[in-house]
Amino acid sequence: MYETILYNVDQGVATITLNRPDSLNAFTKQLNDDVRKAVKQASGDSDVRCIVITGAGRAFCSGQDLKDVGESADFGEVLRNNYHPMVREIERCEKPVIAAVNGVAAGAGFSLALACDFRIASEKSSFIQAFIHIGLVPDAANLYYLPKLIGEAKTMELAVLGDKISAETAQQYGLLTKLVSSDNWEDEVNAFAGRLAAMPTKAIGLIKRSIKASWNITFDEYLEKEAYGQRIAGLTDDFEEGVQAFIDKRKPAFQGK
Ligand code: T3D
Repeated sequence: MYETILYNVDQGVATITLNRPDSLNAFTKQLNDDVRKAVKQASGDSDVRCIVITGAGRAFCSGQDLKDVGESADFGEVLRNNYHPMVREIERCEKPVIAAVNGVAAGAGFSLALACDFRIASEKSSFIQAFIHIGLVPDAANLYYLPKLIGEAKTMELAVLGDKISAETAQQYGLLTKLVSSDNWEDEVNAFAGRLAAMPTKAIGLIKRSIKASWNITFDEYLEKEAYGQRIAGLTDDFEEGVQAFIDKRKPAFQGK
């Protein structure tokens, strides 16, 4: 079904593996489309309660495939047709999305990691705003997310200087949810994804919506959104289960409903 990714669902976790390792998982239109479709598929699958995006081989993603760039391509159109639908799908996804950044994340590969809700990295990971080295500007919503995560000054520094930063530096900047040892990579990623997949999925989706909305709306609009979100959360089976488990002094068994 997919040409450039691997797609697997196991125990509530959908794993999307970018699978063009010879180019360090560089983006072609096909890869953009496959990621978008896979996130959409996972979003619509009630068995899926968490999504992991990672890369095959030694890299996470090296950004646009520079060997597949049309000579007279209009990059604005490339973004609108290939990259924007992909990051929009992640932005709108109501389930938690983890970037398991197994190696270098360069250019739009960095952007892909930023579009996710959580980032896990190891000492093998690194991040580079490669765009400036080829005379381009960060794209695929890169500069929408990055200043919110690490502030304007550090964003300017990374985007303009284009220096590669280590996972440790990324951790110091506040980019990472978790910095783990590559020796325990799969266990750590699986444990974190499994933890999210066992949580009240609808509440996570509502938290995601509230955080994202908070950047663009007034305080009073936010309060209204909060009341709406809490109403929805309060009607879920997971809320009922959470309260009952508290009263019973046991661990809740959330179903994501
Ligand atoms: O449509 C549009 O064009 C607009 C949208 C733009 C979005 C963007 O993402 S622009 C930014 C594009 N990406 C880059 O500029 C990054 C280019 N790659 C690198 O800077 C380096 O490869 C890395 C820092 C990512 C990793 O360096 P290193 O030393 O670990 O690996 P390497 O030796 O450079 O690469 C290994 C192989 O992957 C190599 O192929 P080979 O020689 O073994 O056959 C290399 O050519 C290939 N590769 C790496 N990145 C790309 C790539 N092939 C095609 N496209 C790439 N982006």
